[in-house]
Amino acid sequence: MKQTKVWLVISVAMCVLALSLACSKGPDTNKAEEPTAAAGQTYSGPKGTVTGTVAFNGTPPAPKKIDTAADPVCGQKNPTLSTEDTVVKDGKLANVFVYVKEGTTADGKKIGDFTWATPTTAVVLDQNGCHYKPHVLGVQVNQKLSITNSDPTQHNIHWTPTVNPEWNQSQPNGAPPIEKSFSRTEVLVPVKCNQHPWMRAYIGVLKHPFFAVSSEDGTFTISGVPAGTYTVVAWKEGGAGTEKTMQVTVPANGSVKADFAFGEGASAGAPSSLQVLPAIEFPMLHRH
Ligand SMILES: [Cu+2]
Repeated sequence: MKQTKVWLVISVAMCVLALSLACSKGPDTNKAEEPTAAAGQTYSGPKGTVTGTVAFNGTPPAPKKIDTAADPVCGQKNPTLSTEDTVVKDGKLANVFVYVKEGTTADGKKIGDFTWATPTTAVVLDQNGCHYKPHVLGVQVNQKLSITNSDPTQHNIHWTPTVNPEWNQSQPNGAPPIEKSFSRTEVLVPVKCNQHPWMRAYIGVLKHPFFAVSSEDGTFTISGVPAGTYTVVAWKEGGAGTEKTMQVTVPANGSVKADFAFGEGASAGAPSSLQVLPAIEFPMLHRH
């Protein structure tokens, strides 16, 4: 009887040890966050939209033609290759990463505490004409990023994050797509190519899907945002990046405008004007 007990204690101890070893070897290096009221919950309340335009004030720097002598294949495929750090058309700025940084839903919960489903579709980052397409992009934590090489030459993707692991891999012409993901929030991860020093991309990694990149006409739309009040950030590359922030209140089933401006004399974004359409609902009324 006593011997049985001893064996029971030993086997339980072994199980605990095995379990802890298995856990410590796991690929997930995310530290658990402080539990709160909304921790682990999925959001199911009313939603709205953040939409806006990113302007560039003053005369934008002219794109510079890139010297592709390092790889003649690039010059052949893309003879007009030029810098993409400030892409302006009719005073509107492309490639600005806009995202909901923090804030509180209409029912008083921190948006950062909710759990959001990981999309099953991969985001594609293509190397085409010896530059990255898109130049700025967003993915959710653990969402698949499919890196493709559409060029008749070799690339070497090399990202240099701060909180995610660094990664560096060659992708010869004709090689299959490489699938990667990021396990931690990071805005933004710089990407370069070891073969072609001019190549740059920036990847915003968020645990939620509330981000967008301004298109060629400067517009962006972030939909499905829980009704609530948030800090929205617009990020433009250049040096360590430039950020503009704005407070917005997203109405239930409506839309709020968040217009940003970069360039000469641009301070924070203009104060947002509330556009409620079509159902007029005020989030505070839903507080119970
Ligand atoms: Cu390259």
